[in-house]
Amino acid sequence: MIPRVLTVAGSDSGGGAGVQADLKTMLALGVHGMSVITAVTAQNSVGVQGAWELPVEAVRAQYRSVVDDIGVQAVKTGMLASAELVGAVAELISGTDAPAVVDPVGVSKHGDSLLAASALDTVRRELLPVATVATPNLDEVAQLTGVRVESEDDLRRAADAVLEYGPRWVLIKGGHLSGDAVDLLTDGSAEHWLRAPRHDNRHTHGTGCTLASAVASGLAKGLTVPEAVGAAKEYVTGAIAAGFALGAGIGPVDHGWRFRD
Ligand code: PXL
Repeated sequence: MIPRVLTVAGSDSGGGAGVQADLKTMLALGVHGMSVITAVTAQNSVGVQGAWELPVEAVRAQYRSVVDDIGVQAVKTGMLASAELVGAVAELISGTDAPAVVDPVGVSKHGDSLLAASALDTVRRELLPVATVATPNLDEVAQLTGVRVESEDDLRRAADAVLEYGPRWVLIKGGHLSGDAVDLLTDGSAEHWLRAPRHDNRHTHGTGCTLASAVASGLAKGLTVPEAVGAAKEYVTGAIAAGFALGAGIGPVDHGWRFRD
């Protein structure tokens, strides 16, 4: 049977990030994508014009509908908006026998908040502990741990600080540094450095969602965490290289880049 992957995330009406990016990534990587929508954003290439979270019962009901009938081989989380939703999703994941990729989304590409400040502690204490892999960027590392990464030399310290909260693995995404896009994957003993050339392309909306969904897709297919992250890095690097202009602002990465001639 085709591997089944569930994203628990917010909707991006512009189609570049959030649930839409997740489902496109899953299609491109050959798994069956499913979604639990946590919040709806009115969003385009220039920013987020509005955001509305769903009631916690609506999130729980979507999750149970999917997991209890269809089943999942991996779960990915993205925008969770509030402390209440973070806590409910952490509880749902802890009762599910599948690996979980937690993208601890804090703000959008344009700096709009996608997580209440009051939810940070629930992310640290309830969500990170149930993660198979957590995938913070450097802003999220600073928000969650206080560690400020200024160069590649700081990535190991950032990883250790996140691992303190209990995820099995952490992937620190160093893409916001200058130079090559360097990420560090570690479980506290094994260390994998992932390096890709920086593409001179500002159309990078959806990068984080795409990477985390690609990791979840790999895990659902039975890859190990280092194999899934390596394949995901390759996929997202190609998607960034092929990112294209849309609207007046920042365009999306190209989820379908491998299908183009
Ligand atoms: O990239 C994080 C993210 C997650 N979820 C939604 C988003 C974004 C960024 O724009 O819109 C819904």
